[in-house]
Formats: sequence, C-alpha cells, structure tokens
Amino acid sequence: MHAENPILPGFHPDPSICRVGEDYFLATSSFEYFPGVPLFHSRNLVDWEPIGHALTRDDQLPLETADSSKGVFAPTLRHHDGTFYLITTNVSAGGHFVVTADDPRGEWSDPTWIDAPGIDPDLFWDDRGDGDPTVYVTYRGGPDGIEQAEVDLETGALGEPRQLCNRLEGDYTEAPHLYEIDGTYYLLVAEGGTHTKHMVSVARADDPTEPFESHPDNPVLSHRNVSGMFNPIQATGHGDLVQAHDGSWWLVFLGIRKHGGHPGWHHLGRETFLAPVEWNEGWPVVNGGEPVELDLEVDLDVETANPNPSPEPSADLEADSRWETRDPFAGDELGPEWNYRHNPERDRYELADGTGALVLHGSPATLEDEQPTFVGRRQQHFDCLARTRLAFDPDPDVDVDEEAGLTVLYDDSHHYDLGVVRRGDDGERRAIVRQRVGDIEEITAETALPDGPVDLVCEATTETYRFALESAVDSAKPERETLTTAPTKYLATEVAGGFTGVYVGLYATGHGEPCETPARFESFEYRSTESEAKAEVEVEATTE
Ligand code: 6LW
Repeated sequence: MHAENPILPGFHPDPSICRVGEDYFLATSSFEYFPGVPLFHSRNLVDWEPIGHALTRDDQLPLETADSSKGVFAPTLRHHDGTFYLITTNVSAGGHFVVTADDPRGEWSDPTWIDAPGIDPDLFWDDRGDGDPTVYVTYRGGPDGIEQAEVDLETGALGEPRQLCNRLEGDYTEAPHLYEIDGTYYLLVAEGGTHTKHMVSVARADDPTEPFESHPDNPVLSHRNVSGMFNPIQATGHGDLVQAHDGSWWLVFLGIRKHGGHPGWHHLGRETFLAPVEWNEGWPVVNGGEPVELDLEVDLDVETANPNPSPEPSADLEADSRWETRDPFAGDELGPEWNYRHNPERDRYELADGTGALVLHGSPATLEDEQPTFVGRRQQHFDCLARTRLAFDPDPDVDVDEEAGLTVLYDDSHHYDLGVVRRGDDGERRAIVRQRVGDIEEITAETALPDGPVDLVCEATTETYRFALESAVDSAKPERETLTTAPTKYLATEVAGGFTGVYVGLYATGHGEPCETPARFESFEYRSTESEAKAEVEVEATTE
C-alpha cells in the first residue's frame, strides 16, 4: 500500500507507539498545550485517526507556569496485561508521572508521580514468566545520559537508580526505549540533539541491568549527512519500535520538512514519520540503511494475521481531507484537533448550543500572556486555507481595546493576527494584520469594515501567509480582498526556537481588560490546498 510520510503531519514530535492485537496506538508530546498528549489509532500504520488525549483534566496537567515549549515533554505509551500505561514528564510542574486507562479513548487516571530527574521516561516490564514482572523506568537523567531504576507503578516508588549508557554515537543521549526481543534486551536512544544532527542509536545486553553493548554501526537512523537540497526530510531522531501483527518491524520517529534551501527553516514543527525495520545479526536495520523518503510502501499482511479484523478507522480518512476541519462548532464539544494554550478558562469558551457557532469571551490576556482566550488546531499542510466568519462589533462606548480574530501562531511571541478592532479617532471598526516576531510588533495592514459579520481568511503556501477578507454578503461568489502577506519563515523553529509548530487559531482579547463584547465565530474551515498548488506548478511547468 502506498503511504506518505510524515504519517502524522504538523506538530507531532517524540512519537511513541504500542500494538494491541491489530490495533496500533500512538502518542506524541504536547508541551504548553491543553489537553495534553494527543492519541491516535490505526490498523495499518498508515491511516491514523485522532482519538483524544491522555491528559484532559487540570489536575492531570497543571500548565499555569509552563512557558512556550515547556510543560509536557516526550511520552512513552505501552500496553501491559489489559491496561494502557502512559509515562511522560511535566517539566513545569511535578516532573515524571504515569497515567493509565483500560480504553485509550476514555478517561485516563490521575497521575502517579515518580521522583526522578530529567526527561523522556520509558516503561518496560521484564517478565521472566513468573507472572511478577520487574518494571523498569528508564530516562535521560541529565548530562550523564541514560539512567534506570525499578519502579512500583502503584506508588511511584523507585529503586536505586543506575546509569545505563551515555554517548553511544553522539552527544545529548536521550529518549530511551527498552525492549526484549528473542531474549536479548535492546536500548534505543536519540542522540545529537533535536535538529539536523539528530539520530537514533541502539545498544543491546543479555540482561536489562547489565552494561549495554553499543552497535558498532550506530546510528541506525540519521539524516545528518543527507543534504536538505535533495531530501526535505531532516533532523530524524527520537524513535520507537513496534512489531506489527504480521511479524514485520517498524520504527516511528520524528523529523522535519525543511524549506528555503540552506540554512532553510521549518514552521510546521517536528512531525511523525514511519520506516520499515529488518534485523541483521541481531541488530535493527532501518529502511534498509537508506535515507527515509516521503513516499513509502507499507504492506502489512493483514489477512493472514487475523481472518476477522476489527473495524477500520472511519472511512472519511481520504488522503487530503484526513486532517481537515469543517463546521467544528456544531456539536457540544470541540473535536480532538483543538487545543488551548495552557489550562483554559472554560467560561470564556461557549459552543452556542447547536447554532454551529463558537463564542469567545475575551480575557484581559493577549496572545503574549499566560492563558490567552485562544483555541486552535495544528497547521498540517504547507498549502492550506483557513477561513472563519466572525460576528464581532466592539462596543464603541466601552473603554476597552477589544479585539478578536484569526491567528497563525508558533508561540506567544511569534504570531500573525488578522483581527477586528475599533481604532482611530473615529473609532471605526477595522480589520488589522499584526505581525509579532520576537519583541518586534507591527500592524502591517488595516482597512475599514462594513457592518455585519466578516470572513477572515488566511491562505498559506510553503513560503507565505496571505491575509484577506471575504465579503460575507454573497457567499456564492465571495470577493477576496488581500490585506497583506507575511513570510512563513519568521514563524519557524529556526527563528523562534522551541519544540512546537504553527497553530491556526481563533482568539479574543481586551488588551488588559476583560472584553464586554462576545466574539461569535459563526463558522470555521481549515482545508488543504495542496492539490490546487500542485496543479498550479504543473501548469507553470507546461507554460515555461
Ligand atoms: C524530547 C527529546 C527530544 O524530550 O526533544 O528530539 C525533546 N528529542 O527526546 C522535546 O521534544
């Protein structure tokens, strides 16, 4: 079956995977976003369906003090004895913790906190067949690399930690995952740091507590020597192994798709990729030892594995529409793709009962502050379009600088906002475009608005965001008025730093005062325009 990498486009780093029968579950890290640790399900490793989050309650996920790219780091997702276990780290509050669930789609437990330093915890059950497995937590303890200790999952109590390994091939050894395969214990780690030198290395031992022997040909995966000129996939690392139900082996890992030649940039964040694994002399070989490509073949021998497979993920997972959003406000709760920055003030978000509208009651906080009134979804296509119809008429009689609109946001100091405000001596209702890059902020476009709802549009290509208004009057043939454009590269990790990626979101703020005027978002649409972009390129190619 032909498949496309990344299997999870957009900001989906530090993937961890487990299999239960024929069902595959995957978790990624989520940092300052709420709810935390998005979860996905698949039956063929190619088509992934968002099924919710592991951390959906404030007491599971305190993010009040989490700066951008802090909060929840890399998770490990495992299934043991009928229970799903997720271990991760809230670097802003509490450190490592474990939550459990019988059904990953349901509510997960309260955290069991584990008092150990560092990041990237892994769980491994060493079952010697006596039905009383020893459970190990393995993590990056600090500059000395990978540490391990026995853990009591009921209480979180730890045994004496020991150092397992450090610097198998490169520096910054992290993201350990422990496996027992045919009686040999394998330790998979990430090294080189989470950018273009990133890599996956492996070591093995006859016992999980013994010194691990490093693979002489490490790393088993890296694009550090693969020029971005010829392969957009860069910075591959942080992997997790899974044996498929037909016995084949696969690695999920993170990587980026860079643009703009050298040094280039990436604004969609670190994404989740897939590659086949074979074994040679007891060592894993990823993708036949070749660099990973955007196109791959995934032929899980489903039929023979299980004659009566359980249902496929819902049919509408057609290629391009897979990650799109249409009419998200029709139900009584937002879909799994929607996130808040930090713990949300829930009374500021109102799904106007069945009218298909979302009403935001703007707080004093701006997008630069903790807990902004913001809800957004990941940008998952380079070529895409977001449109929302906003009914928002800031009250000219209140002395509050009320604003609401559509934003493309990387973090609290890197975002472009298309907002509706009242400005100028005449207090006219206007649309503005604000560009915030670090501590530089500028209103780069402004225009008067006719009365009534207005369609705010952001059209993205690999290099540019185009901000436009569409008259909400004649929706059959909307006139689009471009206000301005802005480069994608200033919302990239190479500029902003950090670990996340761009979100497309809706916001409201009173710039220091609570808004009196509710912002009613009557519709929202996010769709890929990749097929249009491809068609345009083909036309250009034929006319040259
Ligand atoms: C994560 C570490 C990493 O904890 O980046 O790329 C860190 N690898 O393993 C944050 O995502």
